[in-house]
Amino acid sequence: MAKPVYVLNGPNLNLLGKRQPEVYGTATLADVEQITRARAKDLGLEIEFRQSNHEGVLVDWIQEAREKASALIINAAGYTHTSVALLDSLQAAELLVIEVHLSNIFRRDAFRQHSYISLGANGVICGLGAKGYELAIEAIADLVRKSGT
Ligand code: CA2
Repeated sequence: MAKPVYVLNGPNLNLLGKRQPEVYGTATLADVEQITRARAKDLGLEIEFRQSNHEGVLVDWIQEAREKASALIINAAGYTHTSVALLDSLQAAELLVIEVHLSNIFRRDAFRQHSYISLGANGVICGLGAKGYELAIEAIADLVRKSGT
């Protein structure tokens, strides 16, 4: 059986749709999962969708993805702007990685405009809400097809 695409979500994304809808929209994380899963199914891909508030858990999942995933989508949330550990684990994973953000981080606070993890990502999508996750799945389907793996 083909390996799934891991879709990892960082801290506070469990609050999506429940707080600050003016910043992050009204879709819940369950809605984002459903949208991503449906697009993946259309494209013949399986997904493994997870969220954690803990940096070390995200590191463990990225290490797991090295063995078990075909590619990785990550919204590292606040850890995007702080975590060398997540960057190190992404670089060690040697996987196709797409970084996603719901909001346009370049229209926000200066500290959000730098991502540590982008150095470990093949592509970055931001500012398009849940649509960004669908686009990431489409990009992965395309790149995996082109690489013939
Ligand atoms: O835009 C994104 O997807 C972010 O990764 C979201 C992070 C933020 O720290 C990044 O700069 C950009 C925050 C996720 C927290 O999500 C919440 C959702 C609802 C209410 C409160 C927080």
